[in-house]
Order: sequence, then C-alpha cells, then structure tokens
Amino acid sequence: MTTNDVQIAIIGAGFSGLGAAIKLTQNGFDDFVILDRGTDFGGTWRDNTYPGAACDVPSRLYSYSFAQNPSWSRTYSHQPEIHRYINGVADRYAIGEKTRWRTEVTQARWDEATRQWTLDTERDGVTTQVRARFLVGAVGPLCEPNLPDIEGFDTFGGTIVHSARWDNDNDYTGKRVAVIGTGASAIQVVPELAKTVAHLDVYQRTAPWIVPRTERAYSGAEKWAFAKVPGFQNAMRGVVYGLNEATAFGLTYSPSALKPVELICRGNIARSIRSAELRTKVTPSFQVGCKRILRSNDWYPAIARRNVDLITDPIASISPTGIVTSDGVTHDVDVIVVATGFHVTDSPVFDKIIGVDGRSLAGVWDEIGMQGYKGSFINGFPNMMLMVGPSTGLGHTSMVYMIESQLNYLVDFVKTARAQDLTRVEVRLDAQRAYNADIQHEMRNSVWVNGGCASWYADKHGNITTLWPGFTFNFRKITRRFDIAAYDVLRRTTSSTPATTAQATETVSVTA
Ligand code: N01
Repeated sequence: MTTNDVQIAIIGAGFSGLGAAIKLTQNGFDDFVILDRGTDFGGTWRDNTYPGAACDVPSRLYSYSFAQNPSWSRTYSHQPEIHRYINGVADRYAIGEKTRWRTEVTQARWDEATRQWTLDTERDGVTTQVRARFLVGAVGPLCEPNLPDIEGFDTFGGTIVHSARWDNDNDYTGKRVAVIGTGASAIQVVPELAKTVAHLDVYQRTAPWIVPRTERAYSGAEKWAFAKVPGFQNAMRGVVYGLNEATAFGLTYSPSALKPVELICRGNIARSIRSAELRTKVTPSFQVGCKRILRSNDWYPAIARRNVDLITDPIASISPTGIVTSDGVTHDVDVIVVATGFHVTDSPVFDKIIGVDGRSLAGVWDEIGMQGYKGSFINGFPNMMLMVGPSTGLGHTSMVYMIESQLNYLVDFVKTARAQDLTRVEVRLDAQRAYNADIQHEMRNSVWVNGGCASWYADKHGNITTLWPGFTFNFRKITRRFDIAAYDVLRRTTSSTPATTAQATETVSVTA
C-alpha cells in the first residue's frame, strides 16, 4: 500500500474545504492535499441537483468575501450557478492540482506515537494511506442523506430517490409520484415536479413557516455597477448582512420580536390558498423560527394544484406498490422522493474519525453530546479542526460568513503551530466545557429551545448543538486569533522534556 505524507490533509472540497485550501495557500502553506469522493468542487452544491434546487440566502452574501461575484444572474442563486461559481473560484486559485478526486476517506486515526493522523483512502478499489500532521474535516453537516425509518421501505417495487442524490436521467413526466417531507428541499422540488407528473402526493409531518421569496433577475446596469463602481458590491453585501443579522436578535433573545415575520407568513398562506381546509393544514403550530424559516412563492400554489394532494395522515408503512397511511389507505405511486434531510448530529462520518485511546468521534459525542470548542476543535482529537462543527449552523444568514470566520482561526492556528513548532495541540476539556455551557446559556431564551417544535438542530441529549446563538459578528470576533491558552500543546524539542504552555497538563513525552 502506498503512503503519502503531508502537513495538512483536508477532507472535503465544498465551500469550507476549498476555502481552507485557498487561505492556506495565500498564507504560504503549500504542503496540503484535499481528498474528496466526488469529481469536482461544490460539496452539497454539487450533490443537490434536484429540480428547483436553489439557495435561500441572497446571492450577494452567498459567496466568499475575497471572491465576490458581480455577475450573479439573480438576487437568489440556483444550484447550477453556485456550483459553477465554486468551481470557477477553485480554478482561479489552482486548487484542483492539490485535490484527489473519487477518493473516499474510509477512516482517519490519530497516532499518538508519531503525533500524526493516518487516513485510509479508497479510490477505484485501491487503498492508499495519507499521513498528515494536521487534519481539517470539511465534510459539511449536510452530506449524508437521511433515509426515513419506515416499515417496508425496502419492499417498495418502484423507484426511491433522495433529494440529495437526484438522478437527472430519470424522467418522472406522467408518473405518479410521492414526496415525503416538507422541509427546505421539498418546498423547492415539489413545485417543479408538480408541473410534469400525472399526480403528486406530498406527505407532511410538520408544516413549515414560509415567507415569500423576493427573487428577481439582476439588470445589466446592476451587474455593471457591481463590477465597476468601487465599493458598491461591498456596500450591498453589507446591507444584506445587516438586514439578516437583525433576525438573529429575535431568534436568540426575543422570539416575540418575530411576530411580524409570522404575520408575513400567514399573509403568504392567505394570499396563495383559497381552501380553508388546506390553509389550516399548512399553518404551523410552533413559533416561527423554531425550524428554518423557508422562502417560496410557488410552494402554496403547487400544493393547491388539482394534481397534487397534501397528505397529513401519518405514514404507517410502505408497501410494494405505494405508501400506506395510518387510516389504512394505500396510496399507489411509481416513484417515492424522500426529501427527509440529512444525518447532521449522527453522521456516519463521525464513526470514521478515531481520536485518542481509539475513541471515535461518534462515541465521544454519544456520551457528552455534540460539543466542540469554537465549532472547530474537540477534546480527544488533537491536531484536528472541523469546519462547520458544533454550534456553527445558522437559521438567518450565510454559512459562508461562519466558514470564513473559521478560516481565520485555521490560518492563525497553523501559523502558531509553525512559529512555536507545536507537534500536538488539543483543546482542554475544561475550556470546551465552559465554552459549551456559555453557548447553552446564550440559547436559553431562544426560539429553538422554547418554540415548541422538534428539529434536527438538537442532538440526542436534547441540546441545540448545531446552531450558533446570536449575532455572527461575535463568532467572527472569537475566531480572529488562535487562543493557545485554551489548549494543551507539546512542542518539538531537542531534549525529551515536554515543553508545554503554562496551562498544559499533558504529561506525554515528546518524541517528535
Ligand atoms: O431536510 P429537513 P431538507 N416521515 O430536515 C420530514 C439546508 N437546505 O433536506 O419537520 C415523514 O429540513 C421532516 O418532517 P419534520 C437547510 O439548512 C438549504 O429539506 O421532521 N416525514 C421534514 O419535513 C435545511 O434546513 C437550502 O416533522 C419525515 C423533512 O422531512 C437543510 O438543508 C435548500 C420523516 C426534512 O426536512 C435540510 O433541508 C435545501 C419521516 N420518517 C436545503 N423524516 C437552501 O436554500 C423526515 N421527515 C440554502
């Protein structure tokens, strides 16, 4: 088996993995490799190709600040354009040369003796090992499709497709189709399917709150101004950022301040649906913001169509011919689309990351909940930084902003490690605990805790561990510098004496 050594291995070539590669390159760190199971950049924006896939964060903000795009065609971008944008940025910085495609990381293990990570990778059936001083986990929280645990799921005789694994060679025109789920993906795919299928059954477990989508094409003059007028693009990005940030106040500190949003959502229902019965069915029973607030102009008109039924009776099982609801009725279909989200807090990826004492990330998080330090480092997993880790997700603005904050932290971490010749860096358990206690304290009045819904924002311990509470500029502030005082570190020394920071309590000897 071949083994390659690098300073830094990055798993994942989405927004965060590509961003990490660019920032490392710009700061003089060239000895890295990106490993990705796909064939081009984009991560979730490469994988989600279902009809209607689009972003619900405005285009102006949904891009790297250091690679803004004056040419976005619309105020909200659609998947093909975002996918093209990400690959264009990768080309501009020549990151493709540093990336191994079709390369699946089957396991990443920390080796205490060599102070390195060993990654087993598989490509076309060939196994290779990569050894890296530092590991950047940039796999993204929305990468592993969640298939619903419904009795008889495997017995269905037709086609089952997950929204995140769309097969564009399949044409569903004239077919009978069922969609399970009414989340962000479902509300985008349903209006598209409804136009061409013979009949569509939409299975709703929980109705979402939906605001209108203020999407339009940019005019030529606007695109010219974004490209040519100094400061205009940045100013508009700032305006969008500021407006979105206002929502963070309501979500985290004062859910009653979101009442106007609820009124807009109710107006959206009233305007779009005539049937009183259907209006009742689509009106959520939890506080707005507890689950992601969705954006659509065509969801309500789609479910009001004659060829679409919104089914709210719970699903009892799946039969070879269709979906059986709790009232005993079998709804026969040719295709079942599962738009049932992702394994976020229980991703199978966590089983593949093995830290100190052979403990997997899944095992550690099973015990203590999905905790980390500044969304980036985890006690028990030295020299590893996660991108979009615990408590970094957002309900109100662009994840790219959080990713760029983490990139600042990553670069300062790597610079510090190089300047101080650090061989082992592990966040202290007390620092991690205090950080997570603060996060949960900050969450206490939030709509996610008190809004009366069940969501994937919570881990198995019932804590909201996927979301950042409050304003994103506070996260930017705490990730500006690598705060070494929160870490136990070991330095490369010529003697065998451990050289640690004042706070370090590790007693392992330095062998590097
Ligand atoms: O997944 P979801 P998604 N039986 O988890 C239902 C991002 N995103 O793929 O609400 C029946 O939101 C489930 O019901 P309930 C965004 O961050 C962004 O739509 O749990 N139903 C729900 O309705 C988003 O939050 C964009 O009761 C079942 C749906 O399936 C995240 O991706 C676009 C079920 C799952 O909704 C995930 O969105 C698209 C079962 N057994 C996605 N299991 C942008 O625009 C689940 N459901 C940026």
